[in-house]
Amino acid sequence: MAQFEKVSQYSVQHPKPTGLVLQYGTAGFRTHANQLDHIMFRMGLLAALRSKKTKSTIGVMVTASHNPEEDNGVKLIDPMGEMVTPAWEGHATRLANAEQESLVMTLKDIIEMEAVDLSQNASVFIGKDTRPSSETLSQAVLDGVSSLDSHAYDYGLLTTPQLHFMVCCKNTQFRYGTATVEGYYEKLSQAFIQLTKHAPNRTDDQKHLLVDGANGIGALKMREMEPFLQKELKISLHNDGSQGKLNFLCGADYVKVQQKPPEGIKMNAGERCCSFDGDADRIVYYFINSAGQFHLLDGDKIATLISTYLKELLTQAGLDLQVAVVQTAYANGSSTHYLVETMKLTVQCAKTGVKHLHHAAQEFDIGVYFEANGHGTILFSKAAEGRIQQLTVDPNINDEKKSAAVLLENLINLCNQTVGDAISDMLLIEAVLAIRGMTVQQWDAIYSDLPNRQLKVKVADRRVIETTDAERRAVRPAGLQDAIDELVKKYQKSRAFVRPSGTEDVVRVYAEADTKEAADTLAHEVSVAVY
Ligand code: NG1
Ligand code: ZN
Repeated sequence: MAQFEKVSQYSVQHPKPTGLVLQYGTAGFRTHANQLDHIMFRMGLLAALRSKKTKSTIGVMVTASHNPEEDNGVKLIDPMGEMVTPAWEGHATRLANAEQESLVMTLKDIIEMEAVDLSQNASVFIGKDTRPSSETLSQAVLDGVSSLDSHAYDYGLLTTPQLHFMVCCKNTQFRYGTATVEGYYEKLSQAFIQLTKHAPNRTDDQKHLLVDGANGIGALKMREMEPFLQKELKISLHNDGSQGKLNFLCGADYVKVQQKPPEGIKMNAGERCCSFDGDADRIVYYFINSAGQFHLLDGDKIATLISTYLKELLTQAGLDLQVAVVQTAYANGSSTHYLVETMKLTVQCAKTGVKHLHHAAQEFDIGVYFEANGHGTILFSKAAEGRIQQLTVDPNINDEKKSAAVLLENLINLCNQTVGDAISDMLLIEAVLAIRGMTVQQWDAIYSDLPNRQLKVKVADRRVIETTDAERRAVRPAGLQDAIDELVKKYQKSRAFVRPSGTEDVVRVYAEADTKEAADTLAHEVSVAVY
């Protein structure tokens, strides 16, 4: 078949190093950039097949998010802008690991297994981050798509969530928005400007926000977007990529893990600051107080701010829609306690990895999901969107209800419902703070985080640890959970768990307790129990 001849010919230019085995993990393939050329070519092939199978446009994003600049990676995006379905993650791993001589055979196997009609047209959208290696690697994806005579559209530099947005727009015949970067900026900024009309008389100080762009794509895209915001947000952009290295001593992951401000940003006491990660799908906020102490507002604080505001608006609008918050085991115990006990919201715990949270959030009228590291968004069911929309045009309701419904409608438009999005989340947070007239300090004071500690433990085989209950309890090896339970009992307000990482060859340990010393000691003791 001519199609496969082309695959064979092109694949010679993207040879697989013999014996190299890589897994499509929680965040796709991710490793040192010099091991990825063949993977990119093959993901181009797979995206073309997935497109033929779904009769929709599929996305391929070249990025390694918060990893060092020397790494790279690739993620596939399904038709509605969501992460690719698990069965195809399995195909991705198989195709990636087929030795050069069995590539076409493996490809044929997948085609047969999935009953792909090769005569079907295919369309693939490609995006990349600012890593030096992304240029040639995205070219390899294009080669993969072309070698199956499929159509590829290369958007060039994009944030990960922008590509998810484009794919969703395209496959919903633009009902979700226009599949261009301008379409993205226009949709979000219009919603933001509408929302800020409910917060008149904001001072320049209140409109001012310091943004750490992690020296990556988020900085670039923020620059492009700023004019669309019509001065309703005044951004001081730092780590914009003009000098520093991507993710080096800056970015959301650095700030969250180190629990300190990034380099390259000068903060005055009380100033609102935020950091994006390397592909702008995560965000965390922070400030320093007048005593110079650092305060972090992570994904849990973001989920709290947004879910409580949504609940308030629903009450005002008289809509009985259920708001639920989806967290992971890493959510600070104080946040869960506040959401359940004070706000009386439904809280669910999902396994680590955004696809699990996304999936869980889809079960509710309104599902707010955030990982503690700042990756998350809000999902509105079609029915919920419909009821809100109906209310905005209902002639028989009072002004208060109508105003709440209009606010809700604008919030829906401001959300990137396909995936966590630093830019969209930032605008959401800024809008909510503005409308509520809240300072970052007041937001931080909603609840106080329990001191916590995360550690990594290197073991011979991390897969010997098996967990249950959304990773909060270990079922294997025998005795480990009992040991953890005994250690936890020694401290107040304490909790601890272990789980094998899905992205690194380590076991992660998490502990929290009433004091920093107790959290540190507990984490250390649990690490010892893991050996
Ligand atoms: P692992 O390595 O499985 O813990 C990490 C993050 C996840 C998620 C993925 C994908 C923590 C504790 N874990 O997963 O939340 O973001 O990377 O990037 O932050
Ligand atoms: Zn990311």
